[in-house]
Amino acid sequence: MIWNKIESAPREKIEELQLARLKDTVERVYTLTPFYKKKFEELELKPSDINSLEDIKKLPFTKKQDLRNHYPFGLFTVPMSEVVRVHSSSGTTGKPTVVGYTQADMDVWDEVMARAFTMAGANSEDIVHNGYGYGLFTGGLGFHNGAGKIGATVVPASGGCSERQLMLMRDFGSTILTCTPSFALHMAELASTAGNNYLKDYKLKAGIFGAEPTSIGLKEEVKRAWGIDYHEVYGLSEIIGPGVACSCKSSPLLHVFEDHFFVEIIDPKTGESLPDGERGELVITPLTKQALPLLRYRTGDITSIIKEPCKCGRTLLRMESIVGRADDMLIVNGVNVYPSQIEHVIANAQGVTLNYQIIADKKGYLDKLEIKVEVSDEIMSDNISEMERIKKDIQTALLNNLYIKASVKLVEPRSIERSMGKAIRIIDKRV
Ligand code: DLL
Repeated sequence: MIWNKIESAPREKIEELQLARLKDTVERVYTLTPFYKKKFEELELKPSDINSLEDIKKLPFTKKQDLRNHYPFGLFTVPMSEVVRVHSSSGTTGKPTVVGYTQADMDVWDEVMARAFTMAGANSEDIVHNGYGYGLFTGGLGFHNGAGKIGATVVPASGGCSERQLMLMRDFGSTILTCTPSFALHMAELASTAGNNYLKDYKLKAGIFGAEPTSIGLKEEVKRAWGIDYHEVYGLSEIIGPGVACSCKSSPLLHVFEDHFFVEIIDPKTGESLPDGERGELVITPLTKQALPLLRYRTGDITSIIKEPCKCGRTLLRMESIVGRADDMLIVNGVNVYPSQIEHVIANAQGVTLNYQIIADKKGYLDKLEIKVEVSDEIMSDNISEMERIKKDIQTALLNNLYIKASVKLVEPRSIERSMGKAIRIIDKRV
């Protein structure tokens, strides 16, 4: 089922709508935000110069730092009396980035999340177990309201208390699970230790996962461990929260809700546009935002887009899963590597689980990479030769596939601290 007919409209119609909305957004930021007015003046640009979707390339980029520089509400284009909600991103350093929503923005958010739930086959008959964190993080409330919009029953479980969450999922007969992929795997691990045939106790049929880069291997593991369909949602608080794009039942690629979000792919170094199919940094211009409209927001996320029609009937363009972030790409002795590529190697290794941590450090002038990986329950840690073989296999695969020399340290099952939200995979002691 498709929630809104715009999702399968002819592309010309979608593009016509995008252009009208882009012009409105440009006019809005130019007249209401001194920050953008100044940028336009510097570029000798006027809103009337934007007459086609191609013209978007003339517009200035916006970066996370611009939001921080105007902390907390400096880029809002409505008075606070019209702002009905604020959220903030899980910024790791310095001030967080604060985002605001008018009622119209909230309505758009609910709409795109309703589309995502519908893509996963959910409807008013479903019980949605929502394990995304509630609070300033957009995951919890974004999924909560979207599930409400399709009339499903929402269990606002939030993060943490995994044992209790499992009990509720079992007792309530929840059919849809929404949480980060790493938390889904953590819960499956707990459920399976409780009983061999644990899957029969749960009624889950699909999950909608996102918020962190995830390898194909980890997705497959979540699917297998829970016996469910895996749907992926992408989004970021600066743009709206979850609900920028979601995967349908026909392919793992994510349909972008283009009538609300215009996407481009650029070379992260030069800022030049890249053709469809090529990987680069995703840049998003929200087309209908009222409280916090932004132009060409640089997400830092690396992906590619394609416009070929999808078997599901939707005409919305699709993006591949995020490969990594332009800024969390690790450079190890000159070799660029994304954590998800390392995860992929671990997923293909024997005798280990997908619970791992990457620790980058310096030894003299050289970079040193250590990868801690939990062995699976069946592996006996006193079987030295088996442990040595597993370790060597992973090290060799990392070298052969990714050209990185890393020392692999095998650790006991469940010894790496579990995160209740986004997994902490990388500890970079070099910075
Ligand atoms: O993570 C919004 C969200 C909540 C998305 C729940 C999906 C599900 P932020 O905290 O602002 O918002 O973090 C945004 O998370 O720029 C990506 O780097 C990463 N991210 C989000 N979804 C995915 C995904 C939420 N499906 C940042 N795959 C983004 C990979 C993702 N990374």
